[in-house]
Order: sequence, then structure tokens, then C-alpha cells
Amino acid sequence: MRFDVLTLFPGMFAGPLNESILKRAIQAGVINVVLHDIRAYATDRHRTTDDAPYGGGAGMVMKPEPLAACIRAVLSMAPETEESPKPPVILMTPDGEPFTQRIAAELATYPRLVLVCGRYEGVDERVREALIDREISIGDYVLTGGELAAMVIIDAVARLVPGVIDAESIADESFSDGLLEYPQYTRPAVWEGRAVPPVLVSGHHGEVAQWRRRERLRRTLERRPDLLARAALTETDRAYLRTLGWNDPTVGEGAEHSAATKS
Ligand code: 6GU
Repeated sequence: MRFDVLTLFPGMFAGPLNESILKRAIQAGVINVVLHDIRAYATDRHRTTDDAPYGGGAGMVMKPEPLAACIRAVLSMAPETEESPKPPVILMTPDGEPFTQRIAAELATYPRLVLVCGRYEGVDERVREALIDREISIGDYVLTGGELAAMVIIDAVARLVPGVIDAESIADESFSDGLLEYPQYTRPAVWEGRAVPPVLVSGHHGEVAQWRRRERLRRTLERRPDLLARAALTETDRAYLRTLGWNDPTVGEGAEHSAATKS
């Protein structure tokens, strides 16, 4: 899979792409990240890429011409074929669609993505209209630019590309079924007076599986109860959650009643 990244700060990407799993995936040729310096497409003597906003106000806005020239040049670099049609051009912006594991999985189905890093004050709206297919935000906070967001997206998408990490860790993990993860332990069996939960060293695989499922349900209820509404829950899961004081939304009248009468 190929990621084209359009940025004013290509140097920011060196760290994350040159360590650990992403480094290995790039070396193996499973993923390819091509950085494009938007400034190289500015044509004036000072290579200007931003300007003051029409109407006044703080900050600077990315000028349309260099950014549009860069996007068009990148799209022309790999010819469109039946197998690789025009890749989606995605703008990193805090007013975009909130990034989720579901979107990561959807993006991982493309052979190529074009990620445009905007500066936080914004990109001329006409470029968005003319050339951007989709806008993504990585959360409700403001970054100085889209670069860190693009790295987050590359990381989350790349690890879903077959061959980057083993398939088992993906199937098993948080969010794939809408629940948080169970707690993990490794040796030593007792560390600073804290023992590993006995069930994990019992050798009873069925009991380990039940304990882990229940820990996932308990943690999700405690930390992210909002996730339970969309999680894939069995009747056994629901029964366990009710023992923890969960209001099962599928139990109409009884829900309020069980909460009201809980001691
Ligand atoms: Cl994609 N860009 C910026 N500048 N800030 C953000 C963001 C993106 N996502 C959350 N905050």
C-alpha cells in the first residue's frame, strides 16, 4: 500500500517511519510512504505557501496555487489503472470526520491514499471544494498542523495491511468487537508484592477465557460505557454486565427499575 503525504514539514515524518513496525513494513516493501514538500510547488521568489485571510482575522491560510499544483502533480505520478483508480485525497483537519478504527479498516482497503497536511488555521476553501475527497480529524483538540494526524492515520492503517503484523493480534484487539482489552500480565508471578490473578496461572483455558471476557466487559463499563451500546454482546455478556449495575438498553422498563432498586 502506498501513502502519498503532502506537507510543508516533511522532516517531521523521519522519526515515526524509521522505527519498529513501520520501518520493517517499509523495508519489506509492504507499505511505501512518499513525502511531497508543498513548498516545492510555490512559484514566487520567496516560495510563499500561505497568506492572510480575506476578511481579516488571526493566522495564515494555505494559498490555493501551490497546494493544488502539488495535489495534481502527486495524482499524475502513478497512472490510474483498472486495479488502481484515482486514490482518495484526504485532508487532515480538526473540522473533519472523527477518525475511528472503522475508518482505519476502510482506508486499509485502498491500494493508495493521498494525505494532505493542512496548517491549523486552514486551507483555502476552494481547494477543498475542487480537490479534496474526504476530511479527517483525529480528535477534539487542536494540533499545530496535520502532520501528526497523518502519522496517526498511517500507523493505524498500515498495521491493518496484510503482512505488517500477525493477523491474530488484529482479530483479538480492542475496538474490533467494540470492547476494551483485558489486563495483561507477564513474569514474574509476584512483583513488588502484587501477584498475577491466580486464574491466569491455573492452566484452565476455559476459565482464562471467561475471566478475560468479563474483565473486558467490566473495563468497558467502567471506562467507556458509551461503547457498550454498539458492542457485539451475547446474552451471557449482558447478564454479567447487569450484575455490575449496567442498565441494559434492550430491557425496556426493567432497566430503570433495576437501577432504581440497586442497593
Ligand atoms: Cl487532522 N489537524 C489539526 N491541525 N488538528 C487536529 C487534527 C488535525 N485532528 C485533531 N486536531
